[in-house]
Amino acid sequence: MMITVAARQEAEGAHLAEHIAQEGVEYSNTSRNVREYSKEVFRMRGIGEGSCLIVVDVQNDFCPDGALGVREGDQVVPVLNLWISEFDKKGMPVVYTQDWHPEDHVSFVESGGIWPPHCVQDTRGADFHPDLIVHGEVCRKGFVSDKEAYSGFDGRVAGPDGPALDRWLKEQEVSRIYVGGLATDYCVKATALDGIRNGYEVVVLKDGVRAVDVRQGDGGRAIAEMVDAGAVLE
Ligand code: VGL
Ligand code: ZN
Repeated sequence: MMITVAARQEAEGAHLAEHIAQEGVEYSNTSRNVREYSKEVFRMRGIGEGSCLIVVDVQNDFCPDGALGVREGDQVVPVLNLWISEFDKKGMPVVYTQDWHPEDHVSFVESGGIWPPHCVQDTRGADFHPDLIVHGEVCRKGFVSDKEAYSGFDGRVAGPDGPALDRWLKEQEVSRIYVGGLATDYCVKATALDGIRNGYEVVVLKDGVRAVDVRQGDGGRAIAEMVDAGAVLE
């Protein structure tokens, strides 16, 4: 049987539209072509071209026995490992942020900050969780004594003289960042909000984050703030 290009496009359009309908997105049969449907499906289902996974601060000190232990912090590891493997398979970049403080960092209680000393450079607490798959660039932040740095966008990729994260992402032609890790209400939030400010589409991996919750509900409020700012939860 002969099938015309138009007929096939129509069939594919219907097929894709069905996917879109299943995802709860309004579908208008008249106004959009197959290309648009594809993009929509791609947006919702696929890790598209131009995507980068940002794994935020999955370090020993933020895990349950660490100096600034986040409840269930280690539980992000298996979730993020799946995402890391997926990005790896597709040849798409993964960046690991690493809180990397000098001993007298301004965020530490002794220096007038609010945190116990944590993620001190070259200590076990600053290492990534031993089960985390680390395959990509590292973006260290918070290594200047008198500068607070929650956001990955305050860090530098591949060494202290490397590019800032925003420049690096733009060099890689990244337009969408997937963000997971620790902690929801501090570095994940700061990174996601900076991502939006810097023009990226931001997807927050809701099963791959955990909160410090200094005040009960901080994690939930942080998620709401990111969504209000335009982040998508996945
Ligand atoms: C973080 C507190 C202090 C974080 C870092 O990674 O969320 N929180 N430094
Ligand atoms: Zn810190």
